[in-house]
Parts: sequence; C-alpha cells; structure tokens
Amino acid sequence: MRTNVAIIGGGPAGLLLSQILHRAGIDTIVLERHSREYVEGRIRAGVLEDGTQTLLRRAGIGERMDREGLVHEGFSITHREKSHHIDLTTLTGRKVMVYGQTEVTRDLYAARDTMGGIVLHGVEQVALHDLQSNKPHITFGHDGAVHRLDCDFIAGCDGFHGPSRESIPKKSRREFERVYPFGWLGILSKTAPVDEELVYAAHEDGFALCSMRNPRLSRYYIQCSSDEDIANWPDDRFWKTLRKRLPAELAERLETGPSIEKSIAPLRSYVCETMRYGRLFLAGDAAHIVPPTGAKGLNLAASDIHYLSEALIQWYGNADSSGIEGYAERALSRVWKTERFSWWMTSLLHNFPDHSPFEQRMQRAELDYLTESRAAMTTLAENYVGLPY
Ligand code: RFL
Ligand code: PHB
Repeated sequence: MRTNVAIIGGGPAGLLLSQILHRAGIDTIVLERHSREYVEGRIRAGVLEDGTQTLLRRAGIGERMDREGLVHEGFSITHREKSHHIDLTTLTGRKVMVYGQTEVTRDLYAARDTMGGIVLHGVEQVALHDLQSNKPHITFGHDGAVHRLDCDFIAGCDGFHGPSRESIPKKSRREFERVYPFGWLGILSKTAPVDEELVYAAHEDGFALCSMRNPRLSRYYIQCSSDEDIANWPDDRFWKTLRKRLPAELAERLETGPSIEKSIAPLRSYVCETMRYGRLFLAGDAAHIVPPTGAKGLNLAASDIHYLSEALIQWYGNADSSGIEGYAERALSRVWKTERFSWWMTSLLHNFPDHSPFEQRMQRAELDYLTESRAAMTTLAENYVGLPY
C-alpha cells in the first residue's frame, strides 16, 4: 500500500487531519486499533473553543454542530456556598460550544464515508520505520495478514498509549510530567442539567463539575482518589457526594437518575518535546496530556491539526518545507500555554490531600481574588475560550 500521509489513530486528531488533507487533494490512510463502534462510543470531552468550531466548519463538518450544539456565553464557579458567574462573552467577546466528542467523532466518520476516505479498523502491531529517511513506512497486522504502508509522512495521532511517540529514540525527546494525586469519577445520566451553564464547584471535600450534552442528558464529575475502585460507587453514593459539593440552592435542584455510563479518569499533565522526528509528526494526546479541568484536551488536538495540516498543504502545494520544519515549535508554544492554564485551573479548584494549611489559604485567597477582580476573570476567560492560533 502507498499513500501521501499515513495517519496512526482514528480519534478526533487523526480523523480531522485526514479530512482536511483529503479536501486539499492529499491522500491519507488512517490506521485504527479499535472498531468504529468503540471509538464513536467513548464518552470524553464536551466543550469546543471557538477556534475548534471554526476549524470544524472549514473542514466541512460544522453543520450538525451548529444545529445541535449548545452555545455557552459563560459558566459558574461555586465556592463556599457562593456562585460566581464568569461571563465569557462580556469579558472576551467570544463563546464556547457544548458538543460532545462522540458527536464530533461521528461527524468526522460520516464525512470520511462521504468522501471515500480510507480508515482501517482493527489494525495490530503497528510499527514505524525509516523515520529519518524521505521514504518512511509502517508495518501492521490486519485481517490475519502483515501489511506494509509506504508514505511521505507519518502522523502519530494514536493517543497517550500509542506506538508513535515511543518510536522517537529516547535521546531525541524530553518528557515533562505531573501526575495529580486524584482522579475524576464521571457519570452520564438522562436527566436535565442542574443549570443552563457549566458549574465548576470548589469544595473542601473535593472538586465537582456539572456539565451536559443536551437538555435531557447530563454529565457530572467528582474528584476522587487516584486508586478509587468504581465498584465502590453505586449511583446513590455518587449523587449524594455530588450534592454535598454544590451550594444548597443548586443541590436542591439536582435531578438524579440511573447512570448510563460511569468511568474514572486519572489526572495528568504531560508534554513530549519534540513533536517531530524526521518524517514523523505527533499530534493530540500522543504528544501531550492536560488534566480535563480546563476542557482543553480535544481543543489542543484540534490546534495541533491546524498547524500540521497547514504545514503539509504548504509542502505538497508549494514545495515549501518551512511549515514542516517549524511545526514542533509552533505547536509546542500553544501547548505549553494551554498546559499552564489547565494546571492552574486544576490547582485552583481541587482539594490537594498533601497541602499544608498555608497552601489551603493561598488557594482560597486566589479564588476570592479571581471572583472579585475583573482582570483576573478576563485572564481566566481568554484562556477558557481558547488562545489564538
Ligand atoms: P484519542 O482520542 O485518544 O485517539 C487516539 C486513537 O488512536 C488509537 N490508537 C491506535 N491505533 C492504531 N494502533 C495503535 N497501536 C493505537 N493505539 C491507540 C486509539 O484507539 C484512538 O482511537 O486522541 P486524540 O485524537 O489526540 O484526541 C484527544 C482527545 O480525545 C482528548 O484530549 C480529550 O478527550 C480530553 N478531554 C477533554 N478535552 C477537551 O477539549 N474538552 C473537554 O471537555 C474534555 N473532557 C477529556 C475530557 C478527557 C477525559 N478522559 C476520559 C481522559 C473528559 C475526560 C473524562
Ligand atoms: C465534559 O462535559 O465532559 C467536560 C466539560 C468541561 C470540562 C471537562 C469535561 O472542563
């Protein structure tokens, strides 16, 4: 097999790259380990920055998002029985969209189908070869046979546990990591969201987040310990814990019901420098992880794809290699700023079991300052709606 750009991973990063390149006349083949049903069913992100929305529209997949997505002009932070509104639109002139990653992924697969894009599911033992040459290739197992895919470039969009990053020799990459001493336990339920907007709740027992997918589908998270066993969390216990972390006025309004999905995610900040090794480019979770507090993971995957697709279109269109050579630096500059924001928002809102009384007071003072200062709220808002590309 041969293609222009071989893409490893059929998550949002890989599919979006394939879609944008295909529209520019550049051939791709996507190799995905899991089945399409599995990838489409994974419940993950929910908030799209306006830059991500624009990118999806330009890639020709914005139509259902614009019809069904919920435009949000603000969100609340609650803290010691008080609720503080962060008015994104007044502070920044911009808005975010609540539209699930599952929906983005479905729209991308539908668009790939319409355009006849090639996505191979159920691939195994993906291995990358000759990355420093002009003719890299990939070997993989599919349908009981071993295949070889020759290409000009490889895009490693295979998430945090994929083989792409590991194919960069250890001496050519540097890794930066913080693992937080807690995780998020999340549920999805067919209940009305407790509020019209998202609520980020800082509470001495731990953080909680009230989010949604549509007017009859709610998504809630609570901070839990990192080694929590999901079997210990029947729905009743989840709802009771969530209610306790919300101000009384909100807790009273909380509609509860059976969970239709329940999962635990560990919280981690991680960056791999570099994001390019010869003809291999890393994008999305393959190169970096943010804790979900700032709602940035999917958005960062989208901005990487913006830079990478521009670079490849430049190369194929004008034989101009400057975009390719500058990709890692451009992408990483935005990645680090977004890492900072996600780390800061996580530090602001969670209960850190190892914090001293002094650090607890610093956290409280920062929350008080944030909710009293328009300058501080503007800083939060401009990061939340997304830094410019
Ligand atoms: P993905 O989605 O992990 O896709 C990678 C794909 O690569 C495949 N793969 C392989 N394929 C072939 N061979 C192999 N050996 C392979 N190994 C792996 C995988 O099967 C998969 O299909 O990475 P991508 O595309 O970079 O997208 C990143 C986003 O999925 C991720 O950053 C977000 O979901 C993070 N995230 C959030 N991001 C936001 O922007 N806003 C949010 O509100 C938000 N909330 C969240 C989140 C992530 C969460 N979890 C579960 C980690 C909430 C949660 C709870
Ligand atoms: C979600 O709806 O899944 C969600 C929303 C906001 C976040 C994280 C996750 O910060």
